[in-house]
Amino acid sequence: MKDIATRFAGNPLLSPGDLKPSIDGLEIACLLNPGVFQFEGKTWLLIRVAERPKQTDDLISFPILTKSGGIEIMKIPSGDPELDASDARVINYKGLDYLTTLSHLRLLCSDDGKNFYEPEGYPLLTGEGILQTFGIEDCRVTWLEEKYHLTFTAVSDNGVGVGLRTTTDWKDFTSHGMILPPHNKDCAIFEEKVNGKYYALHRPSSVDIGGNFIWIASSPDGIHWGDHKCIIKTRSDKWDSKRVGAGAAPIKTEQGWLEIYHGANEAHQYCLGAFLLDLEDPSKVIGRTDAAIMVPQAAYELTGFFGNVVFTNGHILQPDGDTVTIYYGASDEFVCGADFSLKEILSLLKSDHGQ
Ligand code: MAN
Repeated sequence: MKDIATRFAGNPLLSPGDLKPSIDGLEIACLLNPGVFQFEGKTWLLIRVAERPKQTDDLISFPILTKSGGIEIMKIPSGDPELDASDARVINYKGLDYLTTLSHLRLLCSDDGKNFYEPEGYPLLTGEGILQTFGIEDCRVTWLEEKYHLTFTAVSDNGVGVGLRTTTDWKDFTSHGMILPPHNKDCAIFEEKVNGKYYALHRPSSVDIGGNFIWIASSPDGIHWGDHKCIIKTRSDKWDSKRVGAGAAPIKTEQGWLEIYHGANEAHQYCLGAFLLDLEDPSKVIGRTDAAIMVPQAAYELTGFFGNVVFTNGHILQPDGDTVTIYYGASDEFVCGADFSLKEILSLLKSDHGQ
């Protein structure tokens, strides 16, 4: 597979030990999958911080948010026959699924896009209410009509859905609740309206018939979504055979809306690819890369909390109009950066993309 990413020499940019846990008694297991935006002349990351208590040999323990906003620690004996802990990210206990870590979102900023620090005076974004008790994850940040729109994965024992909050100053936030119900994630709202309508990519999962495919929806107000269409499916013989999901909002080019997406295969290897949507009718796919454009290969992408993963949900188009800097989660443990050439991605799109 051809990998056309130029990784930052300073990768990983951020590792779990670089930040302080949000609560005494927890440790940071992973930093991953940041939303990215520009604000007050700086580059900002809205990083997913995944925490849990220090693990011991005989117990698996993880935090859950209570309805009142406190924390409760679940403890399960690791040898319990009713426990399936074969995936580092989720466990199944007595027939119910839980996450092994609790995620919140944290703001970091940078003057050069490479050295990030936590600015003072900004809140942590944590799960709120009964639809976010297992945390909030993987936020896409869209600048639209003078407001930042934050679409994130909201997890609880009710299921996995998409939450929306908006802000103008990153200090006060308005919550719009769950905009796409379970099972759904990887939602990115377009940064402008098309023919008077808002558009968003999203990824419902259908367990029995169907699969983990990318869909597009439109909306009259950016909150209520309809006219859902399935646009990108998994491809059985390729790197994206098991699941696909949108990255951040698509980049508007002369040829169409360019979307960088992730795809995983049966072995849970997560790579990146791209597809192109018609400018006037974004539900029409006009191109897709055949091979992945980024494949886990650096040591920090191959080994970590959940190895063999590159996953992005945030990028910046640089002022030269060609360099796309993506920020990405590597091995579900580190935050990294890489540059792509927009022209090069466009040159790899095929109209006969066989889905
Ligand atoms: C899922 C999500 C992501 C994660 C990848 C790889 O798609 O949970 O947050 O990065 O899996 O593990």
